[in-house]
Amino acid sequence: MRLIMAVNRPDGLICVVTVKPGMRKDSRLVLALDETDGRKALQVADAVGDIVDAIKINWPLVLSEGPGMITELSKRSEVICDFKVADIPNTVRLIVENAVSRGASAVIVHAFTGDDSLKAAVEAAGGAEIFAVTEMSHPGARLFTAQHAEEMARLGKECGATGFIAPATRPDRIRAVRAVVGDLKILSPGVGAQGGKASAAIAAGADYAIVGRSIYGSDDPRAAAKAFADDIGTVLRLQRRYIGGGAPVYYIIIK
Ligand code: 3DU
Repeated sequence: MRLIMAVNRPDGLICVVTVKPGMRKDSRLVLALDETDGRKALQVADAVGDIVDAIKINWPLVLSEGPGMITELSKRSEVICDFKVADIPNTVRLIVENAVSRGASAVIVHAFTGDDSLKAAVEAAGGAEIFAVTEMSHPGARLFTAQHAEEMARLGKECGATGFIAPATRPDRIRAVRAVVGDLKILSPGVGAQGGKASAAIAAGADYAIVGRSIYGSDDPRAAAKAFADDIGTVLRLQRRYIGGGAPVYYIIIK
């Protein structure tokens, strides 16, 4: 199913945009659920499921509780498997197919592996999405990924990745990746515990801010998620005003 959006602009022009179905783009907040106790992880997922646009699951939870967690969480939210896959094409294919068959709607892979591994990931994902890492958010990233972020973004785009990971700890680098990937998705980790600010990441061009410990490690994960969503909301409201919101929007569903 495709969604076509027609925007009737105040100047009389009608723009028609086709929208590929994908992750919800509502709060623009993604929960990084690295809680290793499965019971607590599901409690947090239930508490914030209606606030976040997706839940990102990584090795800590999968290794503690098993890959069934992907399926369990997919009943509550879109699930992004942050496996940072970095391997030969055949192994990449096996991992991506497995994650998607368990309910993942996106899988994160490293881009430094090259075009054949990236293409294998995209092909194995089928209808799911592949997000490629450009520059990582931690200080050590300056040694390697930071020096090749734009190249990796370009390669990921050429190979069919639909999203990119860029650091909320360095918003200027999000801008640099945005300049390469056009309107493809950018997801930015490094908010909260690592020092980045969600609204700054979104203002720099990220579509989603990824937050882990500052939500699942909080005494009140729902209140914490709400606070991050509100922070992002301040930027979204400004952007909508700047774009000239208020024009009527019509949706036509084509089957
Ligand atoms: O620092 P937090 O607790 O908010 O968690 C961030 C999550 O995002 C965590 O799962 C980490 O593995 C992932 N991530 C980064 O932090 C930085 C990257 O460059 C890529 C992924």
